[in-house]
Amino acid sequence: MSKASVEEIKLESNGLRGRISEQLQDPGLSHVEDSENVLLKFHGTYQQDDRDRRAALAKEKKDKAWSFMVRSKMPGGRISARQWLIHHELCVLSEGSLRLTNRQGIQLHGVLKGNLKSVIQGIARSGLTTMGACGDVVRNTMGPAAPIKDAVHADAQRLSEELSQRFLWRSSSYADIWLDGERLDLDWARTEVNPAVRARTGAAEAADPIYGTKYLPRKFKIGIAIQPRNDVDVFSQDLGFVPHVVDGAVDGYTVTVGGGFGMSHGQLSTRPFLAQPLFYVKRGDVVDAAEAIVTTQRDHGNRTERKNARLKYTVETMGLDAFRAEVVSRLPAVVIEPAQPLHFSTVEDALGWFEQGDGKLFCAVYVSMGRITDRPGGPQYLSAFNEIARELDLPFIVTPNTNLIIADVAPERKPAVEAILAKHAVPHADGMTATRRVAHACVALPTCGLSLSESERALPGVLDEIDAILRELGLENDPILVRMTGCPNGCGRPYNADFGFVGRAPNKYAMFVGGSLAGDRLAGLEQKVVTLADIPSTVRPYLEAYKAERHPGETFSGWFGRTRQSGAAPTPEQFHVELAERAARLAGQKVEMAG
Ligand code: SRM
Ligand code: SF4
Repeated sequence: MSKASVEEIKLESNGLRGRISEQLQDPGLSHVEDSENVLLKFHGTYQQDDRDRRAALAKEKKDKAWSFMVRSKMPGGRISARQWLIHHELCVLSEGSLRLTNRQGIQLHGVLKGNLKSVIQGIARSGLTTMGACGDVVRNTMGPAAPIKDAVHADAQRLSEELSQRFLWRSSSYADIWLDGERLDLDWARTEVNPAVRARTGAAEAADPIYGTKYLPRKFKIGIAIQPRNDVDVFSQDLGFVPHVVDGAVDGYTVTVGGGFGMSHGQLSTRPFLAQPLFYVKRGDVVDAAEAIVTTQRDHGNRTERKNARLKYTVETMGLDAFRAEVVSRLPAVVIEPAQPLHFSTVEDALGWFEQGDGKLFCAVYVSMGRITDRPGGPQYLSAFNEIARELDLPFIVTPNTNLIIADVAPERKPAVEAILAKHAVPHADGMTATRRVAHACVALPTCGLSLSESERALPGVLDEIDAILRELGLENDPILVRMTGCPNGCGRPYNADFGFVGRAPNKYAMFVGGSLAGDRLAGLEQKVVTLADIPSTVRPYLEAYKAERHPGETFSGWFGRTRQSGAAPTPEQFHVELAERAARLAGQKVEMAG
């Protein structure tokens, strides 16, 4: 679909309605049209087909096996026991598992067209929403996962909810299509979303106060990180916030802009960017500052080329100073100060049991690749969390590393939690290598329509082999950040990892090396093609060199930065496999991609 046509579809959608209702209700349609699929994303769902069956069905000249992915959105990953149980029950209308996402949401896959309304309605009535989980709007706001009961964590969570509420789109089409016109009553947005126009099905929609009629040029992501733990990967976000504390209370936030990881292999105009500090604002002005940045992107973002439409390109095109001046001009009454220095040490989740600071405990449970399912002979995640929610009524938090926190555990209930986890063979992370604890892979096959190779289904096996090497070298306690994605869109956030494997074709990955555990450095393309089977042996020499050359206490990231990098940011060419090859061929040169 051409980029201009997405703009037209939004403009002519009558408040994101299009013909969604008609097409969902038409039993003669196996799937919705492309234009309705564009609009459905704003409602939190994507049309997909089962890629495992695609070739066989095509051979038999049959239609694709169509279904929908539905994404729930919850600021800072917070979900109550009741809401979890509702998601669990909705599994029967999907392929049967829940997928925690690395933006602290939850996805159901394999929802058939005829069940889509029931699933979205079920989620919306639980007090969460799918509204704006996808589409050209502000997505789920990420926040620090740990439920520490101090002023700074409380404020960061409150801010994630305030931002989510400010940037919800306002059309009544969500209520009309999914809720039969009912009021939307979210846990974190208790006010009516659209009182004036609600339930006027089909009525022409007033322009949205923030998004207008064209919405944003592209998706927009916000995250809040508390130093020194960068669990939300703040430098990968379009817009980031980092609190600064004065006299025990949050005084204000440093604002970062222009992060984002999506790129297309071979398209030199696309590449990953780390966010840059923009300015510092007092706490009371933070949400208005966010709106000024979002509306600057709305008005200045590229609406003719979707591949260059993210905020990172707007900032690059305008220049950071001009971008800042434009934002500041939209905040006449706000005092803007210089950004404060930021220091992060890790993107990891703290796994295991911890005190919350209010007499209660929380337990961060490792979930392999975020997939909540009952594995034959392995962890029964689905049953375990269902039982904890049902029997103990404890809230959960989805972490940015797709693990699950069980929160608010009174100390006397810890044994009951432990017993349920043990009964369902859910392992503690203690015995795992530090590398496995932090590794992540995006979803990819069989549901993702954009994947070029396996990711979620492949990484655990690769980690088994890397684990063996780590143990052999005595590096099992050294966190080395390994991330994998099935295509260059970067959902698994591979471009700031120590090792990022980016799918190019079935079984083939580009290997990026040299990001950092703190998420504040981009990796460079180190090897154009590594086959899946060769990943462990390709990684081994780096681990051996690290072991031999590291200084006492030095992380892999620290060692790589000290010994292998010039300190210069990678050039656009260093991200692109095909283009560099082609350019070299034209110039008759042998290409060297190590960088
Ligand atoms: Fe993503 C598209 C899955 C986080 C960059 N992403 C997709 C789609 C919807 C494929 C599609 O468009 O048809 C994937 C659905 C797969 C499936 O079957 O479930 C998908 N992205 C995911 C998730 C589930 C991966 C995960 O392992 O958890 C994450 C959902 C988060 C959420 O709850 O909202 C997810 N995606 C990310 C991230 C990481 C982040 O946001 O922190 C990125 C990189 C950061 C960024 O946005 O720059 C990311 N996803 C993309 C892109 C590239 C965007 C770009 O600027 O070029 C696409 C493709 C697109 O938008 O055109 C994409
Ligand atoms: Fe799909 Fe690519 Fe995102 Fe993986 S990185 S989920 S393959 S779009």
